[in-house]
Parts: sequence; C-alpha cells; structure tokens
Amino acid sequence: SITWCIVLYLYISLNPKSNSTALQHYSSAFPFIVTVKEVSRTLPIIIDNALDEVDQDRNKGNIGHSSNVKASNPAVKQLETNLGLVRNSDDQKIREEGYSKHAFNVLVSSRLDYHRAIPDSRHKMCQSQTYPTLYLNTSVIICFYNEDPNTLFRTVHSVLDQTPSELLHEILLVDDNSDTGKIHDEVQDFVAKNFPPKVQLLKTSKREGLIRARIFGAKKATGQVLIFLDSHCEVNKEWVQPLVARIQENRTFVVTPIIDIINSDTFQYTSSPLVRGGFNWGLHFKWDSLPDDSLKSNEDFVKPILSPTMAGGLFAIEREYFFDIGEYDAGMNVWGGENLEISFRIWMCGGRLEIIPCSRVGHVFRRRRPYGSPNGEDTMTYNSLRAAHVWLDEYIEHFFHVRPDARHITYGDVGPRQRLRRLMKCQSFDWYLKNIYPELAIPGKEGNKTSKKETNSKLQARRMYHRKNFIATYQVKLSGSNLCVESEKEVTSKGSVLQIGVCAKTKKQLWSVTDKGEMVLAQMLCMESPESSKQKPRLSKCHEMGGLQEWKHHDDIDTPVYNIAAGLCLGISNSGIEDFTNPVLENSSVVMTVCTDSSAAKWDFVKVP
Ligand code: LR7
Ligand code: MN
Repeated sequence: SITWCIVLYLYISLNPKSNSTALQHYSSAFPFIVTVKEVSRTLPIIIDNALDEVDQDRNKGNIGHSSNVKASNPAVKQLETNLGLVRNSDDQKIREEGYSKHAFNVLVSSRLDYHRAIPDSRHKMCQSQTYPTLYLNTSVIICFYNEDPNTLFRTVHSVLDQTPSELLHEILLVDDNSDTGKIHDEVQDFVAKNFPPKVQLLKTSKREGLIRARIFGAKKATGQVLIFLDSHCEVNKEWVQPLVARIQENRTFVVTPIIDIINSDTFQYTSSPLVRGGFNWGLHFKWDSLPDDSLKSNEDFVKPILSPTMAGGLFAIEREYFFDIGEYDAGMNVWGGENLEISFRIWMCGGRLEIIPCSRVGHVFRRRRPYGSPNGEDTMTYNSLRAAHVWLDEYIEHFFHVRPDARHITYGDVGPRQRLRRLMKCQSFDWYLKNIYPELAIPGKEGNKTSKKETNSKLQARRMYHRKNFIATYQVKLSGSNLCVESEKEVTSKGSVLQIGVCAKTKKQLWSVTDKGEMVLAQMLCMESPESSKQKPRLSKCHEMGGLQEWKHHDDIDTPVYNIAAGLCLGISNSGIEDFTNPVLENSSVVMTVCTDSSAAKWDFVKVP
C-alpha cells in the first residue's frame, strides 16, 4: 500500500484535473468555501490509501462480502474534502480539547482559511444601495477571554478584508486576562507578524468580564464610531457602510447588523431571517418575529427595523454618545444582562435602537458557554437584578414573579446608576412598554395578542417538523452480515444509544434519510453523534441544523457512515473482530470512530419500500 500511496500522491500532485475535482467536491459540499489551508489538500491521499487496504481485506475474505464495489465509493470521496475529518489521534485531540475549551469545532476552524469566502447573505436590494459620503471612522472593539486563536484571527482578518480602510480607524483586541499566558503570547506574536499597525492588542490587568472589558476598550478607542464584535465572528460584504451611514444621520441611533449563523460544528455560514430583539419576564433576551405585514415591499428588506432590545454582542454606537448615555453598568460581572440594560437605557433616555438589514455579521452560536465566572457565581442573575432595580420600576414584580429566588439575592450598589437615570431624565419603564414593546404580554392583563401569536408560531414550528423531507427508508446493515443498527430502547426514547441486532423489519431498525442528511428512526428521532468520541451516538430530537445530526453515506452497499461535525464514522464497539458475521457482534454497541480505523464498519443501506 506504500507504493499505492506514492502512485496516488504523484497522480494527485501532477494531475491538475484531479486537483480541480477535489475542489469541485469541496465546493459542492461547502459552497461557501473557496480556499483551504494546505493541510486539507493532503487528505485525499490518506483516505484513498485506507480504501486500498479495505480492498485488500476484501480480497483476503476478511469482509464477508463478495462485491465489485469500486474503491472510489462516493460517500468516501465526500470525506476527502470534509474539513472536519478526523484522520488520527492528533486530530481527535484537537477536536475534543477544542469542544471542551471553546464549545465549537476547533479542528474545522483551524483548517479553514482566514480569508474564506462566505455567502453574501443580504437581500438583493442591498446590493444596489448607495450611501452618502461617510466621514465617520470606526474603532472595532473585540474583547476575548480564552478564545480559540484561529477563530479570533479569522474575525480580525474578515474585518480587515471587508472594511474600506478609510472607515477603519483601528481594531482593538482586548484580552480579558485569559487564563494562560500562552494565548496572549500567541495573539501578540500573530498580531505583530500579520496585522497592520492599526490592529492593537490590549490587556486588562485582571479578569474583568465582558462588560468592563468593553468599557476598557472603549476608553482607549479614538475612532468616531465604536463597533463591538464578539471574538468569533465573520463580517459580510459592505457590513460597515449602512451602520455608519445611519449613525451619521443621527448620533443617537444605536445600530446592529443582522446576526447570521456560523454553525459551531461545521462553521457553515447561513443567513438569518429578519427578526428583532425582545425579552421575557425572566429578563432573558429572545428573538421576536416582525409585526405582521412589515415586509410588504422590497424596500422593507432594506429599511432599519426598530428593535426593543439588542442581543448584545454586535452593535455600533457613536463614541461620545456611548459615554454620554452612561457606557455600561461597570458593576456588572462577566456575562449577561448588560444587553437588556443598555437597550432599556437607549430607548428610555432618548436614543433609538435599530437593526440594519443590509449589514450582516456571522457569529458562532454555541450550545453552551465554555467558561464560568471566577467563583462560580450566577452573573446573569446578578446583572439582571441590577438592571431590574435601575430600570424596571414597578414592573420589577413581574421579574420576581418568574424568579422568586431573586428577591433574596444581593446585587451590589446601584445608586450611581439610579442617579444617572434621574440625571438624564429618562422615561419610565411603563412608557417603554407602551411605546416600544407593546407586544410584551403583561401577566394578568387581558387581551394580549402575543401569547396567541406565540402559540401559532409554535404550532407552525411543529407542523414544519412533520413536514420533514424523507428521501427513503432503510435498514442499515453491517456489510455482509445479517446484523442491523437499532435503537437499544424504544423508538420514542430520547437519549437511547444504538446497538447491533439481528435484522428484522421492526420500527427500531427503520432509518429514514432526509434531504438534510438526517437519519430519523421510525420518522421520529434523529441519530446524533456525541461531541466526544468517548460517548456514543444516540437518538435526539431533530434540530434541523445539520452538524452532529448530519450523516454522509452511499445509499447502496459497503459504505462508511460519516458524521459531518464529528469528523468520524459509525463503528462498532467490538473493534478488532474482522469477521462481521461473527455472532459475538450481536448487541455490541454503535460508536464513533476514526474513519480509517479497522473499527470503522462498512454498512449496507437496504431500502425498505
Ligand atoms: O469574561 C469574559 N470576558 C470576555 O472578554 C467573558 C467573555 N468575554 C468575551 C468573549 O470572548 C466574547 O468575545 O466577550 C464576548 C462575548 O461572550 P460570549 O461569546 O461568550 O457571549 P454569547 O455570544 O454567548 O452571548 C451574547 O450575550 C452576552 C451577554 O452578556 C453578550 O452580550 C454577548 O456579546 C452576546 N453575543 C451576541 O450578541 C452574539 C449573538 C448571540 C445572540 C443572540
Ligand atoms: Mn459570542
């Protein structure tokens, strides 16, 4: 197989066509990527080599299957070009440490180009927008705490790539005293070698949390407009012009882009719909649909959208105005609550908060926050209480109704913030609710339209769920055996792991494949890969977001089953047993394994009419 490897290597490196085919595969799987770092170009060799071994095994009769399936199995061809592919234990380590430290797929991020192309997610009307002469320049402030360096660098590169240099006064990176000096040194080194002088690295002397870190950055900034971004973003085409243009019209307008989604498992960039910010009485931010018929004409997709609140991380504000209205509440710690506080303050104290549809910025949405607070305090509750005591007036009772525990939690001194509110002669919360967020249901009040609307959209979501696009239903057989993948528990049991059982056309073994690459058992729950290969794949509620629920395979025989986000293939726990007809395998469990390992099984997808 070493000779094969060399032959393949020569073939791939000398044949320009093979190279472009690889790229083609690449862009069909990931239409948003145009370039990859060197590392992923070496992938085809490794996989083809492994296939060669599989072929030899088959010839030796180790795989109890006599077929003339060619080595170039299309499902495996797809793997060659998948950025998440785990090739060996080093990759495995990067991936798993990455998930535990950052809660996203660091392996994919490390292989993605810093200058990758993302789809232009703007409405077509935005492409023909013209803006007045823009005379305000910007300071982009990016605070980070223990961020994955590659992802931070891509954030900075994307701002440099997408922002006209005359509008970009500086980029301030604020290291919020990340735990290991290593991160700081790595960033410092990279900044010095790769970025122009307008990119500066600052550091707080102790961990401040994102709120005080932002204030710290803002005080150092000298541009006319401050733009805050999270440390895992990618900005889209002409993202800055519509924001600056709007602030030029009126310095009291605080504006945010539409936040597109960067999938935390695959880094796939997808467009977000036009929605606006709201909240509930637990003081949690949420997205609300736009008022009925607010998107009638094409122009409506370009016009600013008034938003009762902002998500928090991504917004632009005139620098002096930021300080005039009281920056942030510096008594807030680490994470949470500051987004609603600044939103209430902007509206109640004479400003205006808008979402600008033609400005789009992608953000990596994670399933959990990868860090805590220094002493494990619940800073979200602490910060929300501070916001509530300053801004909610009598409506604070609705918060306590939802959070009775919060009545007895301390929240520090909010005196200075209350004085600020008096000094600025801000409106009451009652005014805010009546004028800015009338959609918010007030508990105990009659005729609230919102709850009805909410039920409707929930119903609609459920209907959507049932409208899944099933392509075909299969039994998934271990190649050359009479053993099939089945759920250990009932088909309705969330969290059930998978095992190998004697094939029988019971519901437990009927996998329906959807157009999103899901494998849905009995058309109910989705097969989901765990984040860590130490855990097993299991049944989960389908979330329609790809990633750990997206599987690639050939819909015929002898195929690996590859998980897009795990970078791993379905295997069985009794690794090392090569004779797949061995009855010992029955009841052995299904696991995730490196695709080229002997434990990575080959499967036959047997269509069930
Ligand atoms: O102690 C810390 N110090 C920091 O500098 C903790 C965090 N940070 C940095 C961190 O590295 C990141 O760059 O602060 C930034 C935001 O932290 P995240 O990414 O952990 O926050 P999030 O994206 O989970 O949460 C959202 O809500 C937060 C509430 O405090 C902030 O306002 C975030 O900026 C905000 N993110 C967004 O609005 C992006 C869109 C998400 C949505 C909806
Ligand atoms: Mn974030």
